[in-house]
Amino acid sequence: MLLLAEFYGGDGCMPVNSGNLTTAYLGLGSNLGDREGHLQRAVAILDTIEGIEVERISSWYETAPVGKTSQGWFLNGVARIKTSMSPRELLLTVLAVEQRLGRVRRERWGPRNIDIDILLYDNLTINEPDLQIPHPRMQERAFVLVPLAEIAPDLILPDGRRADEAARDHFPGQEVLPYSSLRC
Ligand code: X6L
Ligand code: MG
Ligand code: MG
Repeated sequence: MLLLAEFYGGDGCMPVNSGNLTTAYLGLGSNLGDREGHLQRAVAILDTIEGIEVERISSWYETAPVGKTSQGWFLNGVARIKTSMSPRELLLTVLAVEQRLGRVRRERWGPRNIDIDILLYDNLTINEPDLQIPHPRMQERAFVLVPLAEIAPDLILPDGRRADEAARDHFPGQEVLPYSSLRC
């Protein structure tokens, strides 16, 4: 069998491998400082990274804080990417992007200028201490499901429901409002 690299003679002109790409969904959130700026920068950085292509971004949503409720409202959104990275490579990459945007981890569930979570990676399930896919609580979070349903209404979630069905559930206390950067 002739290998592609041999055929191209290793001259650096081998075409990039456009196969073996996985669709993944990332959740993005910010509730400190220039929230929209942090989200936009996160998406822009992700898209420049070799092995990640940002295909679609939801609108941003103003969302009431969940978990630790005594903190500012979040801006949340979801991105669909294509990636050649493994789940663990992708995790290291999103953590590095959080670092580049100056994320400081103070208290658990506390305010953060940027948070990037892997929600789904194909139909893969991973259960490791530091890496759980699908994101274990995504189905209970309106701030994930509403933007996810906007860009992928037909997506079948781990519980077998469509994303748009799941997003129509009732989520007591989980306000999700459309965001406009032009609001007064
Ligand atoms: C009981 C106990 C019920 C804990 C819920 C929920 C914990 C969500 C953590 C929980 C519980 C979380 C965001 C947020 C956080 C965000 C909005 C978390 C981690 N991140 N609220 N709260 N958006 N709106 O991105 O998701 S902290
Ligand atoms: Mg999160
Ligand atoms: Mg996170």
